[in-house]
Amino acid sequence: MSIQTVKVPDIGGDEVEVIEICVAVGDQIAAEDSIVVLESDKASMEVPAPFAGTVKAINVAVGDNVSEGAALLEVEVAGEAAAEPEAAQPAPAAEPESESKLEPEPEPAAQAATAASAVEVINVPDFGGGEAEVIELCIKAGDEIAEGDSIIVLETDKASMEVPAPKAGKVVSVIIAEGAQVSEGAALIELAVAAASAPAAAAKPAEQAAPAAQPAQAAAPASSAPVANTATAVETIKLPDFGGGEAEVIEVCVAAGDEIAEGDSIIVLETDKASMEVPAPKAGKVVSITISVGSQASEGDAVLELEVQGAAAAPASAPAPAPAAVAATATPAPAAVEAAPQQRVSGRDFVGDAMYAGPAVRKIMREFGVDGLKIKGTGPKGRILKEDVQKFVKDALANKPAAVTGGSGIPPIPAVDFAQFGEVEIKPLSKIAKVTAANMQRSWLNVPHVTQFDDADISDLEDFRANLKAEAEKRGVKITPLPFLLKACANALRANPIFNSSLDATGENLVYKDYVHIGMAVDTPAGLMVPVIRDVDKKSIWDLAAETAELGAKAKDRKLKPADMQGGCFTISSLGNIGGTGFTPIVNAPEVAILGVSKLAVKPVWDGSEFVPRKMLPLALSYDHRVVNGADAGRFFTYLSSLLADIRRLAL
Ligand code: CAO
Repeated sequence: MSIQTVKVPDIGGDEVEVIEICVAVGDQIAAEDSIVVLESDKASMEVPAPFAGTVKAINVAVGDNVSEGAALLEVEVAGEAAAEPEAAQPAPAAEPESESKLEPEPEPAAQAATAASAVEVINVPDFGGGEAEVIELCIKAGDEIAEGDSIIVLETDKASMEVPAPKAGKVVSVIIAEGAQVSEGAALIELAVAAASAPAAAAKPAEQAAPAAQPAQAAAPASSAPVANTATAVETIKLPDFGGGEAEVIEVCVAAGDEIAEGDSIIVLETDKASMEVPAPKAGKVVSITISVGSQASEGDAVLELEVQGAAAAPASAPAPAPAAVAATATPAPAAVEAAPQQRVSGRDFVGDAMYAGPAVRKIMREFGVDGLKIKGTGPKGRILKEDVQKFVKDALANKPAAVTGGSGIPPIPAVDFAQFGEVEIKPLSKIAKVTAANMQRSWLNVPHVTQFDDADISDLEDFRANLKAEAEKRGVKITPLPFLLKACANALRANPIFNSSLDATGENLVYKDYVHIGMAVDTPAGLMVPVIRDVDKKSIWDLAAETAELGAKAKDRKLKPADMQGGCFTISSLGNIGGTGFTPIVNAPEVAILGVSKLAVKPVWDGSEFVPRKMLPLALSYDHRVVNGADAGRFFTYLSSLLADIRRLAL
């Protein structure tokens, strides 16, 4: 056993930030396990462990800036492994000739491979002639790849295509570099393949292509079936053979009514390996679209109905689907690009925009629900790289608090660490408190509130109430001002029906209620509850006194059922037994008004000739100004006060 230091390999010169540490002290790691993730302006890269062992110490922290040679980890390794560690090379920076502090990488792997495997050079297959740019390397030295795994992405003016591995093996070295212009036969990678498969692996690139030979992304023109052949004819445009299987419709490029030219893209299909635009087989006017985004489509599926000129309809009605079409494992086919001149895969420019990204990157964008048009590509010709998407998502998350607002566009209240100012205790809110909070906020944000105030002279009511005390005791009820307030409110609601209404959900109709159910706010240890007393207008003061006491007790004992708290038309919130001279209650929407009752006070009132002491009850009426106008509220309030001032009027 010995302790080995794992250092930052050659990362191309500049300093990079440690953005993630993938191991912990004590971890058993295998060779090639990611140990840290480094990030520069341009790329992020995982640094693999050059050997297996036990992590004894971590020498860097997230956020550190490091450069080549900086110590990352101390790893306890077995004697032999320690003597000849393999190279650790960050993924995107993988270069065979690297002079990393962690030893050159390809040789040991290559030598190891020769014992039971052969090293083959994988070349660019025939992709239809000409040159293509290597826009993405999908593998790095040391990767174990399976047959069919994408190794590079090539791009021409017309298409981009992923080149799959013709066989499984371990990547010994990557010969090609991103940005290189290549043509058929150019060496891409050295691949150590199992000895048994060596003969097959030695095939020339063109021959290699044949067995895998699944043309990548050719989209043949959609076929069409004429329905009629008059001056104009409506034809059903169907999906051509694109290599068998199904592909997802990721974009419909036309709309009913569009005039399209032959060759215009009508839909974009996508498989795991490629996306392809399907061009119109002829010009015409789109009558209707029969396919939708997100659907799985296969050869022969109807795409759209196209109105075409009769003369043109006949010869163009049976376009042969291109022989070279798309198939699952996708090696670019010889005829692929030529057969599909409209095919634009990664480099497709949406109508009126310029998003430029490879299929793999666009897949990531879709997975994250990211709009590629908002991402600034840092690749060649502004192409969007994986790193650009990652950075975009990271920035979006980092900016969330500033960018995201509440449902009403209201910025959220920032989080505060209260403990920094002194001792705190955190207690979770009760369910009732949470529901109340949500209801209050909903009402506060939805309802334009106005609150009017008045003092009701309840001197006579209080005298009357005092006279009822003996009888109340006999009846076993306590009579407070509340039953009188309920009764008076019920009367005022009947006299002012707009207060007994609610806006419907559309906000376009008022619902007038022919019943008077009034809620009363009850303060309980678990939170605020509002039981509803039904048909208040039909009940006597005695009944109401008994029911308020009963519902108040039920609320405090948490025995109210949901039905006991539903159906209110109006609410009374009484703080009279607690104190205060006034408050502005929040309307219990969808009710349109609420009465706040404060503690009565004896006040001097001018009776026309002198000041007399009167028992004045402070009232506050909040209302929804979408429904109730100030004049309505003035009438309601004056009427209510007059009832409370002379309760004989309640009998009228
Ligand atoms: N002014 C002066 N005294 C008043 C009064 C007023 N406006 N209202 C009630 N009182 C008196 C009562 O007369 C009673 O005194 P007596 O025993 O001497 O007659 C005493 O205060 C206690 O009354 P109460 O509270 O037992 O009965 P109530 O009918 O007035 O109220 C209830 C019942 C359930 C509404 C009440 O107990 C309660 O929970 N109030 C709080 C409501 C609340 O939290 N509102 C705020 C909602 S918004 O956050």
